[in-house]
Amino acid sequence: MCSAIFHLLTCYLLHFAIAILQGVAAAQTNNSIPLESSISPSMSPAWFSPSGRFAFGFYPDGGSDRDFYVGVWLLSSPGNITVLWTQNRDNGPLHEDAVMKLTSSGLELQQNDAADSFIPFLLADVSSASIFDSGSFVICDAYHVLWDWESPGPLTDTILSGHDLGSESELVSSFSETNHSSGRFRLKMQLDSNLVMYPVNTSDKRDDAYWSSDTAGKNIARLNLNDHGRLSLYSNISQTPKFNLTSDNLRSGLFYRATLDFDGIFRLYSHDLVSNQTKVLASFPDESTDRCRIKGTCGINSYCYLRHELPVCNCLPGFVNIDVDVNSSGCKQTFSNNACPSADEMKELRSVA
Ligand SMILES: *[C@@H]1O[C@H](CO)[C@@H](O)[C@H](O)[C@H]1NC(C)=O
Ligand SMILES: *[C@@H]1O[C@H](CO)[C@@H](O)[C@H](O)[C@H]1NC(C)=O
Ligand SMILES: *[C@@H]1O[C@H](CO)[C@@H](O)[C@H](O)[C@H]1NC(C)=O
Ligand SMILES: *[C@@H]1O[C@H](CO)[C@@H](O)[C@H](O)[C@H]1NC(C)=O
Ligand SMILES: *[C@@H]1O[C@H](CO)[C@@H](O)[C@H](O)[C@H]1NC(C)=O
Ligand SMILES: *[C@@H]1O[C@H](CO)[C@@H](O)[C@H](O)[C@H]1NC(C)=O
Ligand SMILES: *[C@@H]1O[C@H](CO)[C@@H](O)[C@H](O)[C@H]1NC(C)=O
Ligand SMILES: CC(=O)N[C@H]1CO[C@H](CO)[C@@H](O)[C@@H]1O
Repeated sequence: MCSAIFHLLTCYLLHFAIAILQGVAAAQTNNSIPLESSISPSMSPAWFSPSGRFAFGFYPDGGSDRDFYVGVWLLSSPGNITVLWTQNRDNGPLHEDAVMKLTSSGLELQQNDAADSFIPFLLADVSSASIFDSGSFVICDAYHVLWDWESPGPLTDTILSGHDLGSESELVSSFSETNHSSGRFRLKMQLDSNLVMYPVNTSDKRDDAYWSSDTAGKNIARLNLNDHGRLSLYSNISQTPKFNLTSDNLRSGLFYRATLDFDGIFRLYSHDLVSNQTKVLASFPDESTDRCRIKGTCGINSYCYLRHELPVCNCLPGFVNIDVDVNSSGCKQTFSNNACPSADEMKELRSVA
C-alpha cells in the first residue's frame, strides 16, 4: 500500500522533472526511460537503475549465451546477476535479434525469426518507464503507475523488501539455478491464513504440503518482507505483524529478497552492494531438513536418497528417466525390461521417502 503511494508520487515527480528539464541538459543520472527507447541482447541489453545495480532487460539463461529472457535482475557482484523476476518465464527463450521497445501503447517485443513474434505488452497512454534502486520497474502514464511487476504483480519466485505475497498468491520456484522457467515447488499464502509449500501440480491439500507456517485460522492476509529483512505475517487490517518468521536485521545498507529456490527451500537473502557479499539469513524448511522429505524433489516412478546430504533421484526398476539430463524429471517404463526387481533393489526401495 505504501509503495503504491510511493510510486504514484515518483511517477508524478518524474513527469514534473521531465517538464522542468526540457530544453535543459539531461541530469547526470536519471532512471526515466523515454518513449521509443529500445533494448536488444546484442546492442544495449537493458535499462539500468541510477546505481547501475538493478536492470530491466534481456539476460542470458539456461546456461546458454544465445537464449535470452526478459526480466529484472540485480548485478550482485561483478559478472554475476541475480534474477528477481522473469516475464513470460514459460514462453521459451528469445534470441539475439529480439528487440523490446517502449511505446505509448506499452512494451513491444519484436523477434524477426519467428512468425508470431510480435507480442505487444499492451497498456494505454504510456509516457515513460523507470527502474529504481529498489528493483522496482514501473511503466507510467502522465500521472499514474500503469504497471509494476511487484505490487500486485505477476510474481515468479521472489519478493523484495517492502513487498507482499498477498492472499491467494503464490511463488513458483525456478526450474534450476540457471533456468528461470517454472520449476517444481510453490509457496502459497492461503485464504485459510496458512502459508504453505507444496510441489507444483498438486491441490492445496494438507497431505501434499511439505512445510507450513501453521497459522491456519489466525486471520493472516499477507506475507511481507520489510526493509530490515524481516519476514512477517500480517492480517488485512493491522499494521503490526501477527507472526514474525525472522527478526529485523540491525545492519543497514543491505538489500533483501526472499526466494523460493529451485530446490524447494524458501530462503531469505541479504545483498551487501558495497562488499558484494550475498548471505542466506534464514531458510524454510531449515537447511538441515532431509531433502528427500521435500515432496516433489523426485518425479513420478522414482525414489529419493541422500548422497553427501544432497538428494539423488533414481528410477524404480524397469523405468528410465523421462528427460535423461534431468534426474528429477521422473521416470517412464522401459518396455524391453519388465522383470521383477531383484532382492537388492527391493532393499534399496525401503528407504524411499
Ligand atoms: C528451461 O527449462 C524448461 C523446462 O524444462 C525448458 O522448457 C526450457 O527450454 C529451458 N530453458 C532453457 C533456456 O534452457
Ligand atoms: C561490487 O560490484 C560492483 C558492480 O559490479 C563493482 O563496481 C564494485 O567494484 C564491486 N565492489 C567490490 C568491493 O568488489
Ligand atoms: C559469482 O557468484 C558465485 C556464487 O555466488 C561466486 O562463487 C563467484 O565467485 C562469483 N563470481 C564473481 C565474478 O564474483
Ligand atoms: C505441471 O503441469 C504442467 C502442465 O500439465 C506441466 O507442463 C509441468 O511439466 C508439470 N510440472 C511438473 C514439475 O510436473
Ligand atoms: C480481511 O480478512 C477477512 C478474513 O480473513 C475477510 O473476511 C475480510 O473480508 C478481509 N477484509 C478486507 C478489507 O480485505
Ligand atoms: C515482530 O517483530 C517486531 C520488530 O522486532 C516486533 O515489534 C513485534 O512485536 C514482533 N511481533 C511478534 C508477534 O512477535
Ligand atoms: C543423474 O543420473 C545420472 C545417470 O543415472 C547419474 O550419473 C547422476 O549422478 C545423477 N545425478 C543426480 C543429481 O542424481
Ligand atoms: C528526466 C531526464 O533527464 N530524462 C532524460 C534521461 O536520459 C535520457 C537519455 O538517456 C533522456 O532522453 C531523458 O530526457
